[in-house]
Amino acid sequence: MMTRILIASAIAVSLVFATGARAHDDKKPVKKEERQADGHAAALGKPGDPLKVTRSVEVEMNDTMRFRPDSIQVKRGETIRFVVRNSGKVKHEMVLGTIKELKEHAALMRKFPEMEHADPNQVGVDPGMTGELVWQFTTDGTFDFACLVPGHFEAGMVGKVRVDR
Ligand SMILES: [Cu+2]
Repeated sequence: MMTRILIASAIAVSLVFATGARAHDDKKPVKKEERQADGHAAALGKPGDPLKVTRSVEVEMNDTMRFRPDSIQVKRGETIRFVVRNSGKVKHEMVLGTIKELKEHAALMRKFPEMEHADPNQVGVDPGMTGELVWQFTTDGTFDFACLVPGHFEAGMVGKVRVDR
């Protein structure tokens, strides 16, 4: 009798877990409002595992305040290694985020130009150097990237990543 109760509760527990796992795996796209609410580039994915890179994408940054290419397409779930080359004579950086976050960050950078930041959603590259940024895109939609060195964002140093399923 006791054994039967134990088995029954074990089944009940595993059912709860199974349902929980299913709910967690739910692939419904996140609503735009939710995306913007959670901030800090979390909306567009997470830092990628360098050992699980799907492919590399080369991006060039230069002193005309442009990224080349400035439009990148990825499939949802892909882990991209951005190989970011600075062919200019001043420092540039590539920061992934939503345009709202990037604007707020750019404003902060104007206030505190010396602000150091080394979040996993960005890479700063000195002139003539190449940096890398590994990112996994887990949500479909159109996201942005920008150079937030003061004045560069304002000069139009921005680009887009489109994530399709
Ligand atoms: Cu720049």
